Amino acid sequence: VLPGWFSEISPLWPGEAHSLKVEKILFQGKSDYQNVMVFQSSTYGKVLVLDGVIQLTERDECAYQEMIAHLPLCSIPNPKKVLVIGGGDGGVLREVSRHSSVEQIDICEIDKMVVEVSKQFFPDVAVGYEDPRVNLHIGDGVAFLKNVAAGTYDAVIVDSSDPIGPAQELFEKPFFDSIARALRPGGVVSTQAESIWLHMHIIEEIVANCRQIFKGSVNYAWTTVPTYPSGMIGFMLCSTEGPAVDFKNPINPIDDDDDSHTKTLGPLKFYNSELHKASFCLPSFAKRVIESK
Ligand code: AAT
Repeated sequence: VLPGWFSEISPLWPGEAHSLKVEKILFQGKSDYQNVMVFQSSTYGKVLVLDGVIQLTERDECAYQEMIAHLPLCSIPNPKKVLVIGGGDGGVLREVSRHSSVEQIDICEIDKMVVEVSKQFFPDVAVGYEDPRVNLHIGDGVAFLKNVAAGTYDAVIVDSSDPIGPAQELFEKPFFDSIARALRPGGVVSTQAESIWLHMHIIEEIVANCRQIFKGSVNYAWTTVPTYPSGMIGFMLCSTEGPAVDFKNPINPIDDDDDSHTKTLGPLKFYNSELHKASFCLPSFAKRVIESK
């Protein structure tokens, strides 16, 4: 490890570690669930780190938060009730709030320190909390979903950390079962689904579980995020039985410049309809595995 640099070391990506040059450490704390750190990097702005793993940087967070939110919400007409699991920084809330059809945005984040730290150090991300449609619940997403009435949500977005630590159960089959139950017929889910370069075994298992549970459609999409391991990350996009959802052909676009939230939030930096369609195209090695499940 180089002095003055942060290196992201984890058994989830053995033998490699992406590094960022540290200008200044701004916050270090230990919550009930994890170590929380914020530092000023020299080229990616401020960086949020949980248990040594980068959750976001100011420079590239748009590529993740915009895609995980708009891939599901632009694929269905008039989303009204949306649930976010994880995502305590508020970035996914910010993106969901761009959709004017949405009436209710519930979020269940396990760690209140993430929320507080984001409000203090990442105002352009935590701005998501300023929307009056947002209801924040602090607690475990697994427990929260058990108490949701069947058929409640049009969309569920699982913005979760990696499957070591508090997010482990968010990658397991019972959790996907409870999401399907919480969705209306033809409702959609988008989950953080790791990297095709590093985690094909995890993806294989998630896809197999989702094919059993979601009787509408099951797809893997991906985006580039330079500060996530291997420089990319994927999402599972699934729908429940009911009105058919064709994720690859978005029917509810928001990339018009006239959306009513552009004034407060600024324009989209990353997402557009062309990228939406392209994000479902897979390299052959991944396509073979994902389509055979
Ligand atoms: N929005 C960008 C980054 C994230 S945040 C993941 C969030 O999930 C964290 O705030 C974490 O505290 C929360 N979380 C973890 N487990 C649970 C749980 N069981 N219930 C609710 N919230 C939870 C994702 C970064 C991806 C990193 C890729 N390497």
